[in-house]
Amino acid sequence: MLNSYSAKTKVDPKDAKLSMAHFFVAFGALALGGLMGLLQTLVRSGKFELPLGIGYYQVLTAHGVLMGLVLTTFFIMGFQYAAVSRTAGPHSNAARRTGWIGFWLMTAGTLMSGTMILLNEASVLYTFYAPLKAHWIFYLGLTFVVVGSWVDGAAQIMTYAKWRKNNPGKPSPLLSFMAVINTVMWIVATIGVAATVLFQLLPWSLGLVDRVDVLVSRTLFWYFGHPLVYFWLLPAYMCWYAIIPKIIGGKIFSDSLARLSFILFLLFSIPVGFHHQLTEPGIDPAWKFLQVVLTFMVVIPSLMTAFSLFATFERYGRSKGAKGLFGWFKVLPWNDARFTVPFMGMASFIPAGAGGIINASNQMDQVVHNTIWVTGHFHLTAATSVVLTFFGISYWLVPHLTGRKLTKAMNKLGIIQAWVWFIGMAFMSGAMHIQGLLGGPRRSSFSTYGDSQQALDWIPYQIAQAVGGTILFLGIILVLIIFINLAFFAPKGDEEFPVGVAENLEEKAPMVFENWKLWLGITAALILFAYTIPFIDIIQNAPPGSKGFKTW
Ligand code: HAS
Ligand code: CU
Repeated sequence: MLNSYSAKTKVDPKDAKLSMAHFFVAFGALALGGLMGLLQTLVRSGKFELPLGIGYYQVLTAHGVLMGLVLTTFFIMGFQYAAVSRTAGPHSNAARRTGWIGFWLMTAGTLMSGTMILLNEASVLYTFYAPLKAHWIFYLGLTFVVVGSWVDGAAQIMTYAKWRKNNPGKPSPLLSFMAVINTVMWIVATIGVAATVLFQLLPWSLGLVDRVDVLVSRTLFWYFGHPLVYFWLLPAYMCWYAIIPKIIGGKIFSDSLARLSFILFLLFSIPVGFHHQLTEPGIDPAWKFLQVVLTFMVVIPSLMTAFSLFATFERYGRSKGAKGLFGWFKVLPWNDARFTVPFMGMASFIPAGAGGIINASNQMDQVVHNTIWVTGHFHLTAATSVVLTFFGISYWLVPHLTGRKLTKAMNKLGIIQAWVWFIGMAFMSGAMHIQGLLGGPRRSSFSTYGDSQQALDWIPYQIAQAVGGTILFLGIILVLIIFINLAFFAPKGDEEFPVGVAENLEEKAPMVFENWKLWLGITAALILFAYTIPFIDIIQNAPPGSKGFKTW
């Protein structure tokens, strides 16, 4: 009895090994990427210069690629792989082998691209916009990462499909369903970036073609770039919807609402890339307008998420006798890092999401586009809401996978870490938002632009960013200490993988939610609707194309 119970509540040790392999790469990227981030804020303050001829843009590229692409992709794949194993049962040998192949492909690609950045052959930033031209090995490495992630994701889909086959007519376990939605969204989205890398950037960097169509490549990039940010967000939502209720001792407000919000993300994440190209010439404003409308559609599942979380907290609070509008706040388990750390991520997502809605509003985007406000926006969304949630997940998942315990001391250090992060980010991201409103550009090394008054006014904010960056670096050291402790040194034991239960168990999720033909069909239709005509227009009216530039 005990055995079958623990088999159902523990991730299979063979699966745990693959998840942990992902986490080692992810936390390695965090260590290196964090150091690069610190250097950047110091350079931009004007008080420090990089030694040994290292370039600002080289460091900026390393930071963006390591944090935005490597840390996230590896953490997410490791987490989702474990979540599927925990809720849909251990992966088969075939699925596990697939997972390992994906993992090694991604790792090889990371090493290829990373080496080129460190050799200063690819200082093209994490968006690698043409006509900046990197070494071909950089683009080939990115191809390996993307293809590897497809193979890695296939392992999750295989195990989900096996569960469905063995349990006909039943809704799949919530966490598995969510992981598969995110993987499917990722696969549909990465087709865009794969297309520009394989058909445009690789041949061009190899010298097979001379010129590149810049607008086509940027459009394909942003077809991928917006769903990319939801690929980061949805694992955090998996924790908020399905794990946090269990940790606090409450219930999931509604299983069906959670599934519906994930389906809405699949439908509306992709046909919205133009909101990153609102100032770009060569795209008809009518199509920009349409994609902005669709962007506001994709805000809805986040509002549903906020509603559902407040409902979970409120109903839990009432069950503990809390009274009044905010009485629930006091009874939440504030001493539990597994709750408090992700909660700080949630709280940050309220201003972070509001900033996103500002960006999406065409007229307001004209004020903030290409200013460091945007950098402030994604350090609140990705680098606070998402990353703090990932830290919170790792505090129970790493010991769960390594057969250890989250000790009282590490739990406390986790909460301190989150406060350090929160305070550092308040300085850094806050100053970035204000400096952006004052016109300070993003992606620019220290400059006073001939000592113009406007640029001199930015300096105090740049110093505030360096202060914040330094505090954040301290936060990175703390989280690395906790990670290493939980992976290697914490006492042996059983740490729970918490999985929430829905409040109303009679309410079975409608089976239409698992009708992939339907959802993929609507997804494809929306993409074709939003992109076909403007894309034809972009190609038909294309300028001659650009030669490559190496500005560093
Ligand atoms: Fe964004 C630019 C629009 C969300 C990341 N975004 C970026 C870039 C990144 C990024 C990396 O429309 C820069 C790309 C580059 O390098 O150029 N963003 C949005 C919109 C949303 C949004 C509409 N972004 C994100 C998320 C990201 C992310 C999430 C990463 C994870 N973003 C834009 C636009 C641009 C942009 C334009 C281009 C700007 C330009 O000019 O270049 C929405 O999805 C946001 C919806 C969110 C909400 C908040 C819901 C709140 C919840 C928390 C509840 C809290 C509770 C706790 C219950 C509506 C769910 C209670 C707490 C208490 C204390 C009481
Ligand atoms: Cu976007």
